[in-house]
Amino acid sequence: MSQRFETRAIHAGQEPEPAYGAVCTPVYMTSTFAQSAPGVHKGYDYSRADNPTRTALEQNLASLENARHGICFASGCAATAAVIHWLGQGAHIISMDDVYGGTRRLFSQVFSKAARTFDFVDLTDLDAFEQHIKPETAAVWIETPTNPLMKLVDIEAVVERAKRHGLKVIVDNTFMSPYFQQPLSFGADVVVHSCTKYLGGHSDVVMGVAITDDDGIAEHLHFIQKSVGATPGPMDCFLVLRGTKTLAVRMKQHDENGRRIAAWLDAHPAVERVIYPGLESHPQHELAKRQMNGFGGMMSFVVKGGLEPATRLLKRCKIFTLAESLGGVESLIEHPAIMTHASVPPEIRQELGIDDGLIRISTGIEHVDDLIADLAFALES
Ligand code: P1T
Repeated sequence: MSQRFETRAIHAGQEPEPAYGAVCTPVYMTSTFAQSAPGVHKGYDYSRADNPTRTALEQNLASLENARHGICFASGCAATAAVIHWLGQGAHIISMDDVYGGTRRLFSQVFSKAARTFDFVDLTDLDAFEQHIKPETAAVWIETPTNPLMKLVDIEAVVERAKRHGLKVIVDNTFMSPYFQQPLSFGADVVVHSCTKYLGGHSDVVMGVAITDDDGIAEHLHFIQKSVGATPGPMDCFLVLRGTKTLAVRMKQHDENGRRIAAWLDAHPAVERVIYPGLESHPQHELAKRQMNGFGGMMSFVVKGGLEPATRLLKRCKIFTLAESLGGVESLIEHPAIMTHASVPPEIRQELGIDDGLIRISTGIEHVDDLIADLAFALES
């Protein structure tokens, strides 16, 4: 019988270790492996190519997305880069317009100099998406919900149109984690995560993963992983393995706290608007309910008055730490225009709506009343 998510999160990829029966996968802190004769070994020869702690994690993460292959990288950006490498020279990629600032920088400032071209398109408009397809278009890059504007892309609808044109579909599933959204079930080819966020869950590791059920794509990505060498170390793999064991319970709490805080902010007189897929005011609330099993802990909101009150609020928070990143047990708050999305050119930020009053929060799993009290104090004028 197939196991449920919570069970797989704890057991997939992890058998008691054969030598002493250790229940937790050991940290195989070694760069190389002894061979009994040239080319004869126990399945591992060098840790860039493979390491047993990494294998356990890769199997675990693949299982959470109901896939057969997980390929881990040294960061979410390195996982993204590996996917773009795989798409090959000359590839044109249609990317969601609102994506993590580092993803946009990688596309428009690194890979655009390496024989790839990109169009950043609002994929909530399916007709606009199809108008950008050219003969050399190879793939569509979706991030949903987007960072930081929490826009949703209808994965199934994009997949349906993309497949008509023979395009691959890649989904950055970082904000929802596989607990709340499983893009491969809607027909996407590859899922990418920054494991730095919910999968690790404790803000103590930087890592990425690309997950696919397609043997051919997996083979390419494994080849790139080994050849480029942006691989995570065994200690980092151990930390993310420990993180995924509690992913389900953490996500439930992030979601519960997220809903409460979004509703509270929405009613606050100093707040202009709250962007959270769980609010009925979110323009894609119906899609959120259909595509996701929860709304999660990420939201953005605009404070009345712009930069000055936004800065004051950010400085007054005590429990919410003013920091980049997201998805950890501790609540974080940040200013996208100055922090995570500073590398997006100002005119594009303005076009997208990443303005000076915009604040993004990653709701942690502290007691929600303490979090609300912290925001109430910070929002007092
Ligand atoms: O930081 P790294 O592990 O390389 O992951 C990059 C990345 C990819 N995709 C999404 C949706 C992300 O949010 C990120 C990283 N984001 C932040 C650091 C942030 O604060 O938004």
